[in-house]
Amino acid sequence: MVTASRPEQQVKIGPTKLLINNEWVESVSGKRFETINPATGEVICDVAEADAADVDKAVAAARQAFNRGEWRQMSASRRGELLYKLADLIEHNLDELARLETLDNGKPLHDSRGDIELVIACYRYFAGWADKVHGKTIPINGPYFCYTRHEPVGVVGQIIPWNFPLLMQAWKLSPALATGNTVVMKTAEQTPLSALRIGELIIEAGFPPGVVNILSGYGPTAGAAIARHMDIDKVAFTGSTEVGHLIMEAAAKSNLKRVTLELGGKSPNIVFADADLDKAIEGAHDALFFNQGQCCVAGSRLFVEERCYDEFVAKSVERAKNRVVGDPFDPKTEQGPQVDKDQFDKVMGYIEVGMREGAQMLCGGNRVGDKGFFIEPTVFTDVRDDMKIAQEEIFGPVMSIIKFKDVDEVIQRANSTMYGLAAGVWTKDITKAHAIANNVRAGTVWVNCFDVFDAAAPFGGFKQSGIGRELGEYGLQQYTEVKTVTIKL
Ligand code: TXE
Repeated sequence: MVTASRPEQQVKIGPTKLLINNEWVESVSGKRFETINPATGEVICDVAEADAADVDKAVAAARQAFNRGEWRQMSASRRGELLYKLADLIEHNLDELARLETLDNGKPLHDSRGDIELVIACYRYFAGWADKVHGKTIPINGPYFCYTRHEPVGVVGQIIPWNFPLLMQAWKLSPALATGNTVVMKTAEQTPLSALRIGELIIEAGFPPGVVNILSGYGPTAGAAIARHMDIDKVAFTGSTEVGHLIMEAAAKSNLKRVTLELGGKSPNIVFADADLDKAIEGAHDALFFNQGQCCVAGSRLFVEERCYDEFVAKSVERAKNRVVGDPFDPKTEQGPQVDKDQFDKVMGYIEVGMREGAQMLCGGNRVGDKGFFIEPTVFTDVRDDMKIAQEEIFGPVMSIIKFKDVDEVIQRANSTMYGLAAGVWTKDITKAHAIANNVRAGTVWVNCFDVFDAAAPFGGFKQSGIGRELGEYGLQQYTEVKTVTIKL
């Protein structure tokens, strides 16, 4: 199916059924649900809706693929080749995938392309690891030969969000497959389409049946069925901290499946007066507004040193006012719509709360246009640490600027949330940079930059921002069990 009348918006919609055992099937219930174009509010198409019965089918296929057959016997280097092949196919279809992502998610087309560059790099990075995962020989006491094997965890359930659909799929699938696991993935109900198209490419690349199963569906039904399933060995989740608690509880109450979580954040981004101010202003703008503000790492508590506060605020407001909001297929667009009505309402609600709590709104605050879910880039100043907009994840284009005086004070304030995902610091003083990097409790610290991601660099949260790491060698470890073998000599 090709949608839309304008040529630049012509988008090929891929499969809309569930992928189980390398076959496209309707759901057991026969139910389907609609996915919406957030730029217009119109229905794009409907897709099969998975529920617990479909999760059971997908798990059975994944278990069978894990226990016997081609995948089980496949050499590690061959697994790597399949991942390389998948990366090549994605590269070959980059344009089409970017359009599909933009249609379903609303992010500007050039941002979709940027995401897919990272997707390709991620599959290639883990493809390279496939035959380089190995154990140790250990000199234990006595006449024994002792060694370890790094074995796949087994059947892995993966639940992903809607803010980076293709990239979150890649972060989850690639380390799991490189290490020989099989996967049941549930995508986010807002953005099912691009992941299904990748499903087609997975079949084309030659992955055996049952190795990757992709289900579209809702959280409390299909997602919860994964979290509590007795035959899933591990669940990897990215989403809200609230649901992270539910996933862990379900894992604990069912079969103690391994749990890795990548959850929300309220990342401090700290600007010292000695920084290159223009770079810091642009960096802080991107750190917050990128992806419509829908980033778990968003620099949403922008701490600015008193000595440069007024200039920083004035220029940041100017920059926000100039941000181009509109049709995500237009190459000039910097900001598209929020992903759906719920997220739009949530963000508008926080803007109201910010005003009620006495923060000063210097620009934005309104809906843009009368269709779709567009919000004006909004800047609040005079934000206090105890305000809701400084404590809770807004996940939208709302910047909160907070004044600070010195290093010790800002470290203490930066750490005063339940989150610990990321942090940024802008300064020319290496001592201050290290003070922040060493003392802010966060999984990632960026110095004079922000949002720098690489498949080789681990990512994850301290505190209630998550458990475990994705990407890099650390991410790989989350997908293997260590087995100790001891042989009497
Ligand atoms: O998240 P949910 P929502 C944050 C962000 C956002 C808020 C709510 O603040 O505004 O969460 O967004 C599945 N059992 N993040 O409602 O519900 C769901 O179907 C199992 C941060 O979209 O956590 C989807 O696939 N699964 C974040 C995924 O969880 C369940 C990205 C995420 O949805 C479930 C997204 C359940 N009971 C939102 N309920 C990040 N860390 O980047 C839902 N899901």
